Amino acid sequence: MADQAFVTLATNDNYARGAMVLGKSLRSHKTSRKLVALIGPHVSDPARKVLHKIFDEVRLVDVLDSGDSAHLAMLKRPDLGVTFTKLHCWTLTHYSKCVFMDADTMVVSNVDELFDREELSAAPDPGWPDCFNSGVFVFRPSKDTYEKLLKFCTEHGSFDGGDQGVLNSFFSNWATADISKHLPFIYNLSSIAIYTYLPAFKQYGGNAKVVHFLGKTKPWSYTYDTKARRVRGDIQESSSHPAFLLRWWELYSQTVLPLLFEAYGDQPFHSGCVEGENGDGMSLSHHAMPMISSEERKLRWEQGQADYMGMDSFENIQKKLDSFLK
Ligand SMILES: [Mn+2]
Repeated sequence: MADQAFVTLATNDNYARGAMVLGKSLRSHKTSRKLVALIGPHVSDPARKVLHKIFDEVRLVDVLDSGDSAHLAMLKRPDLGVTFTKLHCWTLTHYSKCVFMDADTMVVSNVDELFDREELSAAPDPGWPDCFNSGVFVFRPSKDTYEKLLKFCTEHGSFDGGDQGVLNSFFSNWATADISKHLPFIYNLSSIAIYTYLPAFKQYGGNAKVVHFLGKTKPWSYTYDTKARRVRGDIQESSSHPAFLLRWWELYSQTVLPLLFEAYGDQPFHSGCVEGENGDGMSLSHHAMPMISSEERKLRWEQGQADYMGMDSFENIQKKLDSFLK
């Protein structure tokens, strides 16, 4: 069992928080396997410190600086940067078998039985069930597979621009070759199933083992009131079932947040948590530190979802304008 591991990937501090919750969820359900976090160079030092407390191994993957075949692949296909980072999980050859889990997933029960499966086992994608969803998959680290994947990637690209497209093209017989490689949907349950097939969700959703917060709005995009134990914001049911979202925030606020406070010390950071209603009670959130990427923020602006009370408040916009006018 020491040569088997759950592996995740965090490319920034937001995804790092997701990875921390995932790690804590695996620990709380008493996994007997090792936990590995691959991180990109943009993950901050305090976040790395916390990851080290939760994971057995934290490995920095800097594709641009690796000087190996991934770097060469990256030069040919700079658009697939994050994809190459994720493919690095095949280089973890000190493990014989691994289960990759996206940082926007969370387990709600022990899932060690996944290690009984073979490469490449995964659950169907809810949008196109002949493709597997690459948020949860069983694989065997191998230098040979890694090199083949990189070569395949640079030659064929990705039909969806990400790792899921590449992996589905590479493991192209997944849909038809071996039914034991089809993981049940409860190992990668995304709430898209709630509104596309509600009766099935009601029938089987209670057996969920892994929740996947698919879609643009991630759990960490919301604010959580630790006093009222309530998630704030316009909850998009399509990207997160309210009960699972609440469970994510409870795990985060109870088990991850204390580690973050310890690691950041006096330095302010975005906790995402508030205590009590606005203006009443102490605020645990530090809005001066942006928590979402500028890309995500721009998208929300364009969708009319500006964070008027927080980082897009008039005060902050004024500050930005002042800095340009100086
Ligand atoms: Mn995901």
